[in-house]
Amino acid sequence: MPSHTIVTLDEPFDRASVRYALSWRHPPGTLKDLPGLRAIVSLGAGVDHLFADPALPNKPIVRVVDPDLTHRMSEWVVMHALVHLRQLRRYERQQRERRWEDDDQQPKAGDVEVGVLGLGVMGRDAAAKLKALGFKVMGWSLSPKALPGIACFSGADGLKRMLAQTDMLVVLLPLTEATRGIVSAPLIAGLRRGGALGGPILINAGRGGLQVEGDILAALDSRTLRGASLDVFEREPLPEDSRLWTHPAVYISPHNAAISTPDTVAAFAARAIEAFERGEPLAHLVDRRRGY
Ligand code: NDP
Ligand code: OXD
Repeated sequence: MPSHTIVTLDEPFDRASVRYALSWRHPPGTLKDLPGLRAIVSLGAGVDHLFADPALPNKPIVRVVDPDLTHRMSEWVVMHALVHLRQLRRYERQQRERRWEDDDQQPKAGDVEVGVLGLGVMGRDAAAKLKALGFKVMGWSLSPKALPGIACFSGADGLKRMLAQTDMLVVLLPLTEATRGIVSAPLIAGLRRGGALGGPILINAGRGGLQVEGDILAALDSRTLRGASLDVFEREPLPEDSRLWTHPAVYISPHNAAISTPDTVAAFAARAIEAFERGEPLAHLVDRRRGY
């Protein structure tokens, strides 16, 4: 096996000798003038951070796809689906107040229609796990799909039809020109009213740029939305003065639904590069035209 040297941007290195760039939110412009560059590896599953660099070299882009990352995301999605289904916040409050109160208004998973925006690596896994718990699951993607036990939709009309049946919306889309700001007032207004949970729930772990936080807050205030679990935000870290922090119907996590651990990502990048150097094609290539 030939030896490789690994350098970081903050140390001196010979730009002509660089063959692969591994990036998570590199400072714009830092990947240009690398004449021997063969490919760029995104250290996250999302690649919007790369396209934020106007001087990004026109080289193949590989993104991390790893079962560890996928399983963590599904854990987070399933956890929040159950938190809303089983009214965790209500029972936490009752516990604090030492109140033993119950009623018969516990809907079951089978009464709840979950719509998943994005049926890629993450969306498909989360959808299958929600299905296994008994939720009714639908999904929306760019290209039409057929997945066992999951009602699949695509296109603008498909989105409208899916939203009209959705009690719980799980957002696992990439941030692209086509998806920026998609979770806004018109989309929220298209969700099913009432339903088993008394109103729709939003669960977003895709990207903060997909959502319009002012619209989400307004919908929560007017009870158009019954609750929200958000892992990603328009600005990160979420500013201290954001009302989302204290809204009683909101759960917040600090963009860690699925953390790419250094071990996982380094092993993935090493395998991808070694395979490419052996002459195999690059896997998990990003489509620059679509932006994901
Ligand atoms: P994939 O690329 O595998 O899947 C993306 C899905 O979105 C595909 O089903 C795709 O459709 C669909 N899609 C893309 N654009 C559109 C559109 N305009 N209209 C309808 N559907 C669209 O991505 P992953 O599942 O691996 O990851 C999804 C996102 O999750 C990442 O981009 C990243 O932003 C986020 N993420 C967040 C993490 C966190 O910790 N919060 C961790 C990891 C990822 P099609 O199938 O037809 O291509
Ligand atoms: C990712 C992320 O895209 O952690 O991998 O957000």
